[in-house]
Amino acid sequence: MSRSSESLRRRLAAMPERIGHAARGRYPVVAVTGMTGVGKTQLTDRLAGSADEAAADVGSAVMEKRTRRSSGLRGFRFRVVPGDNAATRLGALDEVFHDDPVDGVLPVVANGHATARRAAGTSGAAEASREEQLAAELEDWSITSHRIASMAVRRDRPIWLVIVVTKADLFADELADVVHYYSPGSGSPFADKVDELRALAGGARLSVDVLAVSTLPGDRKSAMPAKRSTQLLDALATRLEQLSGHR
Ligand SMILES: Nc1nc2c(ncn2[C@@H]2O[C@H](COP(=O)(O)OP(=O)(O)OP(=O)(O)O)[C@@H](O)[C@H]2O)c(=O)[nH]1
Ligand SMILES: [Mg+2]
Repeated sequence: MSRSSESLRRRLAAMPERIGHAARGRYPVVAVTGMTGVGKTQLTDRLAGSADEAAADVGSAVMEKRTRRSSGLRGFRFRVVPGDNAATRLGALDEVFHDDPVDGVLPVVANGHATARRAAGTSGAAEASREEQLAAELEDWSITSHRIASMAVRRDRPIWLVIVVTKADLFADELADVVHYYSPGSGSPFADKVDELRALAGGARLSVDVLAVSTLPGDRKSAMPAKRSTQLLDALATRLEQLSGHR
């Protein structure tokens, strides 16, 4: 190899991720996962700035695809895996973690405040206690974290997770404790599975953040006024951009 082509090779290897994405002509792809009713669709619509913000009374039946378009190359493509209520869930998990592996994952949790949904084909109001919803959330995370681990060991590209604790308006005064519950090393059942995933995937190849958001702010005097909820969503968007090498 001549000296000039060797130096070109070195410069290409040192290129930030952002230019890598530009060279591939695409935005990074982000999977949004979590149990049914946890708030995935609403969160993704806010991040993508979708016009339709009507509250979803029914769960998603298929994988939703949204794009956040920002100036320059700082956008994202989101793939929202439907919750456990949808028949298409397993296929969607295969798609994002195996067939077309994503760059990052947003596992969405809500401190046991997922909206209870009826099993497909049944009628009448769905009821579930907070304890049941927390257990279901853990079960969902157990399945998803195994999928992420097997994706991570198959490739050398690093992967990042941002565990998004949504519906923060419902527990605004205990936010720090709730974030701690979901954080690596905290000793909670959820955190134990995060630690297990990091051990399987290799800590250097998997970064984990935990951020709280709310997409349904209360009024000005509430614990989660609109201004605060916008700040939290902006902080999440900024972190996604940092993790993708956008800034
Ligand atoms: N209080 C509150 N409610 C929220 C928030 N985000 C979502 N919700 C409500 O939670 C319910 C479920 O939200 P979705 O976004 O449809 O949930 P999902 O995770 O997409 O559910 P599936 O499509 O069934 O997998 C809806 O009624 C939302 O209005 C939030 O930040 N705060
Ligand atoms: Mg949905």
